[in-house]
Amino acid sequence: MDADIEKKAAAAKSLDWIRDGMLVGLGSGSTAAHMIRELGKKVADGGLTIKAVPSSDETAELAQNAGIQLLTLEEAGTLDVNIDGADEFDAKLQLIKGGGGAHLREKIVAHNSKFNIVIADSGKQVERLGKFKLPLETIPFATKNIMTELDGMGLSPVLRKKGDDVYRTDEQNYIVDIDVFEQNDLVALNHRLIQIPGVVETGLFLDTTDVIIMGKGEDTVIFE
Ligand code: ABF
Repeated sequence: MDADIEKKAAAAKSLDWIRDGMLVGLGSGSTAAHMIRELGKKVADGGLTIKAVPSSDETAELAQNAGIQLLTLEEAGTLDVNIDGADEFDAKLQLIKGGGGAHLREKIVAHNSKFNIVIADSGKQVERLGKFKLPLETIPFATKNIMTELDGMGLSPVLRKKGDDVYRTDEQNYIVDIDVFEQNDLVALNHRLIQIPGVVETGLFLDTTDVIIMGKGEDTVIFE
């Protein structure tokens, strides 16, 4: 089954959780983009009044084009619900995110949301996280030394590129992708990674998710 059909199905289902007057976190990536376009239609039809906080510059532009009223996180404070995609998820609702390079703001939005919904196609479901390389957002000043340290930990760091240039996040930081497939204790690993000065955030979302809506063909399966 086409992954995009599953992404659309999951995105459409997630709108069942949105109520009038809610403050909504908007994730990034192609699955979240489907959700944002559908949400925009509901707003345009006049049936729904919401305000939203985007998790990336790209999402902000998409949401504006969809006619969704945006707030800064500061203006919003706490959000009622956040809907975002993922690169991998497991049976414990743990995620790897950041393939799109937006996991720092995504994690901030998730942390400031009362309820977190993840939408994904069935190809994102894994028994063990880590086939997808784990993204770390790093401060440019420290990145070379961070990579040496990560190499010493056996994590095979790779600096993310965009064409010939180094990839830059919305915060103008770098992304280093690492191999965590052999790691048995992701909580401990996450703790260790975040302790390295210059590592701003990891793409491990271990205890933020309330519900995962997975597209399965044109239908959805819910994990909670
Ligand atoms: C964001 O977009 C991520 O954190 C993840 O990296 C990516 C998923 O992209 P897609 O929905 O395009 O598969 O949600």
